Amino acid sequence: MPIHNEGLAKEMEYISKPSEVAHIKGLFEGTDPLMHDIAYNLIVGKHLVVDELTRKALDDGYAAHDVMDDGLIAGMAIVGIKFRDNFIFVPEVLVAARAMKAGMAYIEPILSESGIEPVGTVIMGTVKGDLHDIGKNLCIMMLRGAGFVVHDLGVDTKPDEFIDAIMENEAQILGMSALLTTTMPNMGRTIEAIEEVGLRDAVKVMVGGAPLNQEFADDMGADGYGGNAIACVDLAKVFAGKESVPAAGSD
Ligand code: B12
Repeated sequence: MPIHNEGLAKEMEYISKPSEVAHIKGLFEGTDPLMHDIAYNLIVGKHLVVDELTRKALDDGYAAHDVMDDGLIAGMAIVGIKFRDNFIFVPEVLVAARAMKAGMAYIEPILSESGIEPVGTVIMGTVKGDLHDIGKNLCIMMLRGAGFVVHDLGVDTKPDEFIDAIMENEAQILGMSALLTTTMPNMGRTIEAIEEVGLRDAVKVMVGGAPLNQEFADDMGADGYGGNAIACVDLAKVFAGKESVPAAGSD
C-alpha cells in the first residue's frame, strides 16, 4: 500500500541514505492509513491530533502495540533522522516528544496490563550537582520510543539514588548525563559506588553530555559513550542484546 498521507510522503524526502529510505518505507508500506496520519502528526508535533487519533485507533479496535509500532515509533524514527541530519533542532524534537507522550498515555497502561516484554529497563539521571536535563530528556524520549522502560531520576542525582533505582527496578542499563566539567567526575564516583556495592557486573553503564567524549568515558570505566540521543538508543539496544553491531560513539 502506498504512503497515504501526503505530508508523510513529503517527510520521506528528508531521508537521503538509500538503506534508510528502504527501512523507513518498509515501516509504512502495508500499514493502515490511520497509522500514517498518527506518524505524520507526531512528526510535525500536533499533540492534540495525535491524542485524538490514538484514542480513535484504540476505540476502533487496533492493537495497542500496532498503534505504537506503526504510528508513534515509526513517526519518531523519522524525527530521529531529521534531528541527526540537522533538518530539525531541539525545540522541534521536544514538540514531537510531547506528541509521542500524548499517544503513549493511552498505550502504556494497555501494554503494562497485557504484560508485553519491554526491550529492556534503563535508569537515567543527570549526575549530582548538575541541573541540565534537556539532553537527558531527549534520550529518554527516544529510548521509550524504542520500547525501553525508562525510570527517570531527574537532575542532581546522587550515587545512592542511582544504586537504589537499579536494585528496585532490576535494571540492566544505567545512563548518566552531565553538562558541566565540574560534575563530570561524579559519573566516575557513581561507577565506583556501584562497584563497591557489588552491582557492577549486573549493569551496563552508558554516559553522555556535551563535554564528554569516548576517552573520558573509557577513563572512568563506563561501558559506552553516546554523543546524541540516537547513539544512546543504539548503545542501549546493544546492552539489551537486541543488536550485535557496536553502537556509534559520537557524532
Ligand atoms: C540550557 C543550558 C542551561 C539551562 C539548563 C536547563 C535545563 N533544564 O537543562 C540552565 C540555564 C539552568 C543552565 C544553568 C547552568 N549552566 Co548551562 N547551559 C545550557 C546550554 C545553553 C544548553 C545545554 C543543552 O540543553 N543542550 C542541548 C542538549 C540537547 O544537548 P546535550 O545536553 O549535550 O545532550 C545531547 C548529548 O550530549 C547526548 N546526551 C546527553 N545526556 C546523555 C546521556 C547518555 C547516557 C547518552 C548516551 C547521551 C546523552 O544526547 C543529547 C541529545 O542529543 C549549555 C551550552 C551548550 N550549548 O551546551 C550551557 C552550559 C552547559 N552551561 C554552563 C554553565 C556554566 C552553567 C551554570 C554553571 C551557569 C551559572 N553560572 O549558573 C549553571 C549550572 C547549573 C547546574 N548546577 O547545573 C556551561 C558549562 C561550562 C563547563 N565547561 O562546564 C555551558 C557549556 C555554557 C557555556 N558555554 O559556558 N544551563
